[in-house]
Amino acid sequence: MNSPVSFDVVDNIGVITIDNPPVNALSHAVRAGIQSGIREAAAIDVDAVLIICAGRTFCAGADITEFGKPPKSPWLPELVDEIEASDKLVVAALHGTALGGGFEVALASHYRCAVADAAVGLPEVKLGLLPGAGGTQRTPRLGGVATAVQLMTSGTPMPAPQALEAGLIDHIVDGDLKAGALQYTKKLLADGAPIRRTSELPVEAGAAELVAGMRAEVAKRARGQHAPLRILECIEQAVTVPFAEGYRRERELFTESMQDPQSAALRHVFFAERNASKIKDLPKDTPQRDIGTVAIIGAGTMGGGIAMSAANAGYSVQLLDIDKDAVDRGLSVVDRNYAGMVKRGKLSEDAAKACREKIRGTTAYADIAAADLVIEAVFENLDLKKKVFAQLDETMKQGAILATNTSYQDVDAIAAATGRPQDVIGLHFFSPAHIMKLLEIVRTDKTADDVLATSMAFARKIRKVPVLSRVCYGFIGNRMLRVYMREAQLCLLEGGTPESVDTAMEDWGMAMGPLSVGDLAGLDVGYKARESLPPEERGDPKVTRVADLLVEAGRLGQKTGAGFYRYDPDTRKRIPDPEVVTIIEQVANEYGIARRDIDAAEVVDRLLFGLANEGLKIVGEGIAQRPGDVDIVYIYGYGFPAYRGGPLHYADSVGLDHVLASIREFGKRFGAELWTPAPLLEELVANKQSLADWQEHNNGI
Ligand code: T1G
Repeated sequence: MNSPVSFDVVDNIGVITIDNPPVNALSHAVRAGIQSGIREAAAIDVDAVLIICAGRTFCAGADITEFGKPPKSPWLPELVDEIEASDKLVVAALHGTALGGGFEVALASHYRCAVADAAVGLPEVKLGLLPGAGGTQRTPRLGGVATAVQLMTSGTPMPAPQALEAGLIDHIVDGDLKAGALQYTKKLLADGAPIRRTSELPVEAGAAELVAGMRAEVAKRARGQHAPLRILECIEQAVTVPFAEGYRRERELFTESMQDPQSAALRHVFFAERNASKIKDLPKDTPQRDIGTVAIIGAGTMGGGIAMSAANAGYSVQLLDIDKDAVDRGLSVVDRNYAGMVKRGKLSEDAAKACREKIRGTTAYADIAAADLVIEAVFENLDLKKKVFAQLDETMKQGAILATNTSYQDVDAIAAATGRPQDVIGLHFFSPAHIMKLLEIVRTDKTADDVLATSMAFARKIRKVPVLSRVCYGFIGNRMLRVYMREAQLCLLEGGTPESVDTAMEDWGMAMGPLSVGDLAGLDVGYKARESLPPEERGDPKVTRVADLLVEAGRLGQKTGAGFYRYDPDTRKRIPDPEVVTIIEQVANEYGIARRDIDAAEVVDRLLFGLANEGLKIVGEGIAQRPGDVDIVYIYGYGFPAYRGGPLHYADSVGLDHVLASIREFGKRFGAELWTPAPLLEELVANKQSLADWQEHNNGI
């Protein structure tokens, strides 16, 4: 089999070229190829060695698909040590994203050059790992402690010009990388540049104190994740003990992190996120429609956020609402959001101005008739949405994609309000739409393949993480949320308080507890959604009785300063409110519920196993393509901690048999009508199969 690595001599420089698409991952074949290149260079009369990659990027790290498989020599640490030990000058030439093990190969090289739009990074922390090929020991020596801590605990790549300033790379190449890198290498040789082994470089003075000063901040940002603290320990080693000793400790901690369930969860998320945008029954080469202009119907909070997402990706956007006041109100919220992004350094003043100029307001449907994609984001009422789609059917050019941002309405019914249901699709954004990464793409029975393929591509272009859903009430996310919120409110009635229920979930890792989420979203949103349902579909009234009473008392949540909590008007901090506990006790009394101690473990199990059970029903019914999609919905749409892998990965990690046994137990205690095990769950437990196995064998990606 052809090696993905070639070696040739150019102007007496040994050039090692890696060509392992798509991202030149450091698979075993690549590592072996680089090693034989280094050895060949040592054996022949060349002046120096250049390591360079073909394709779109320098090595983007170790090959993650090899993790968990028996390691094959040369291991990456062995290889980088051999590169550094070379008696011939070794230069790494970087383009694209030199990440993880790829950047460690560069760090072990004696000099590094890059094109200006390259980036370097050590994102292992995003996989629950740490740089395991000397990165934690070499980076502080080359770039200093502050840069090292930032680079490794954030996992965010650093653009080449900044890396040059930080000393992580030595030269920016203009024009063609290979030509520029060869020229740079020749200049180093001509200048008699010494072999410079990073591991032998000193650490900066006062480094140990610097690292110690960063521990509290890193621990705070870690929020329950183990990898950032392991990384910090490695950096502490790097600045306090000899290289070899620090390197040994790095290896121990790397092995520990590889066995950590948090890393298994984050690796699951890495691939689940990439698989989510693959539609099983849609060929990769499905044609797409051209999308140049986008129109948004409804200039409310969602409409404005969606407009910004599209404008930020370069689309011309028209924002339509019934009258000028409504349009102006919507545009002023957009202006405020851009000002906020500039203030938080998320966008430069110029970039914000350029994006804002792409958004124009209108009140006339005629103005949007030529748009390629129109996204309806009006008030959440089915009849109103049907009316809007009937008008769009009359107005929009043939071939335009008609999308609805509904959070739970029947998209089939909305499509039926037009004469072109094949052009209708659900694009369900999450609030705030210009920030939240998740986009549920809702496919009706009639949605055309090219509409689907175009919508997936549009989602990626506006930097969203798309997940496909079939039509059901609440699609994937909100359907599961009903069970999660049901259990949260029942735990309240049975003995909990908003604080105790929320703290149980936050200590477990959720970004925000369920009741606080309710207050943030606005309790009236759920109230109106319930009101829009026929009584027989509203479920047991006792479940939402407390929330209904709060809404009827004008306590809508943060926006009215009170909901399940009171909110400090200055800090917006939540404050437990005894008045709410009184209401809870009254409702419990009303329904004859004897309140008892409910410990955090019970709250966590009821909410998470409820979530997982509904998620498995959704996968079993084919609403979601695969379990990983459900996990991605919850991680990018509902603040589920990625290091727990998502509701279904978590259920798999605690054991599906344990989940099923708990659900059956809950069924006995709280009613089988609430706790009916998902058929897929019963099938998997009966077959002693994990979800990961089932995914592997049943539908692969
Ligand atoms: N290994 C294996 N496959 C990889 C991969 C990797 N490192 N990186 C990407 N892929 C696959 C990905 O699954 C997808 O496959 C395709 O490449 C395109 O990726 C010792 C142990 C480089 C910024 O964490 O961040 O080194 O879905 O869709 O949006 O210290 O991929 O097409 O079949 O993401 O242009 C550290 C991970 C590893 C970087 C490109 N490195 N990759 O983004 O394309 S740990 C990382 C990325 C390590 C050492 C340790 C991104 C990207 P498919 P894509 P993209």
